[in-house]
Amino acid sequence: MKKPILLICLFASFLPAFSQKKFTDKELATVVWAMGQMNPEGFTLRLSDLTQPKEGIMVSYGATQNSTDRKSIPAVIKHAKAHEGLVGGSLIPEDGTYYFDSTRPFPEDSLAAALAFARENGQKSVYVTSKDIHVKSNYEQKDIRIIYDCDMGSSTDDLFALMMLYRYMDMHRCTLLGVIVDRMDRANADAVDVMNNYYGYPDIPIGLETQGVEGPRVFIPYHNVAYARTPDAEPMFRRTVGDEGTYLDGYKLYRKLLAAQPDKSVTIASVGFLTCLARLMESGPDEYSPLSGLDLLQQKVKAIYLMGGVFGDSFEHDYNFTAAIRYSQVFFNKLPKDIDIVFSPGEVGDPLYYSAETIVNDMDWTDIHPIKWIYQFLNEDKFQKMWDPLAVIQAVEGDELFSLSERGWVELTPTGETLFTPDPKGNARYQLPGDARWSKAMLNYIRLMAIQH
Ligand SMILES: [Ca+2]
Repeated sequence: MKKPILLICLFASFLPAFSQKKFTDKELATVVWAMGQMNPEGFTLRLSDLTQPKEGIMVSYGATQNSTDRKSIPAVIKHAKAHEGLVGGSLIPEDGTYYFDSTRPFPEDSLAAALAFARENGQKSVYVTSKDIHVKSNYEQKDIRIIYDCDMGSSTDDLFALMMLYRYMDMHRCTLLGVIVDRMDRANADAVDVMNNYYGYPDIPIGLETQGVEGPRVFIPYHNVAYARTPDAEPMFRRTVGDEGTYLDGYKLYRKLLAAQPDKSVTIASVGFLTCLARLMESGPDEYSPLSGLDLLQQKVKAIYLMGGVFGDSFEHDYNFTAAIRYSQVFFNKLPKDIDIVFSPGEVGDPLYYSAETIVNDMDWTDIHPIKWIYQFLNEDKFQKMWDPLAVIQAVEGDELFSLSERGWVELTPTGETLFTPDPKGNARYQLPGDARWSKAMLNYIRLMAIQH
């Protein structure tokens, strides 16, 4: 504890001069070094007035990236003075080294630009100041082709997960091949049509379940969002399919999309019922493919990320699986053993509470937004737990952000319990709940996508 006190004294010696004095480079170097000592987790400092910015996406310049000791700080300060006048420090956990950098700030609604700059400068992540999170710049632009299968029309986490996918598309991190709506009623597919248009992807195909769960539970009845009108009675949101258009049956769209893709190239993020997947598995050859649905799945799909499952000591029935138990059992019994499956159990998303008030505040950048409309015009004030985005985030970003179980096999009992049998050769893993800090960071990540535009 001796060190911080000493350094605070050292700092205090600068204080009276803050407003008037122009600091010498030597003084600045002392302060930057002290900041590094006092902020083991990182800092950003404005050299002009020695304050720390409260917002902004901070990206380090490649030019100063190997500055790890006191001797290297003057060069960092020189570079910062010639650029934005910001110096950052951060500990890189992989090698336990503390780095000082000249830093470029981006507005917090410019994540894509910040990440592009990070990649150009060889930086693995950017720091979002107001949210206190690091976002990976995802060096390798992986060719991830996703089909998103959701029970749109009840909880809004399906909408937020879809929003994440558009944001990932903006960042060239994945290709959304299509959206399957496994909750019957075309209004739910129309809601996806609205989202596609709102986020600038009006041509992403949408499929709709026709023989799924009858009268499923509804948490927030937002299915009419597609038909919202302005005070002048004009449609509030643009649509591609419109009232006259039709949607392919969900399993048919699966067949059409899978048939057109290279082998073992498709990732499915399934965050609703398993009805469309089960009907795909039971389907025979058709105009899209001479293969059976099961063969198509086996040939084209490499991984499925599935929201649901209850593991560990508690044996409970998973609602999504139980509501369509016959279909769910078809899915679990027929799933090819070489398709990787990762479960995102409800308990992992449970602590990620996104309040109605925060949602509306995060979307203060626009007056018109489908999700904002739900909270404002339906007078909806329920908290929404962010379950579904966790399946999508792992599907796109990989395992690194998550703690996962060992490998094993999962079977579904006739009453909807998921039983896990450990086996290193198994195809299944499940996400483990994170601590409070992890949950907060994940929620902030989702919120960042909500504000970014
Ligand atoms: Ca869902």
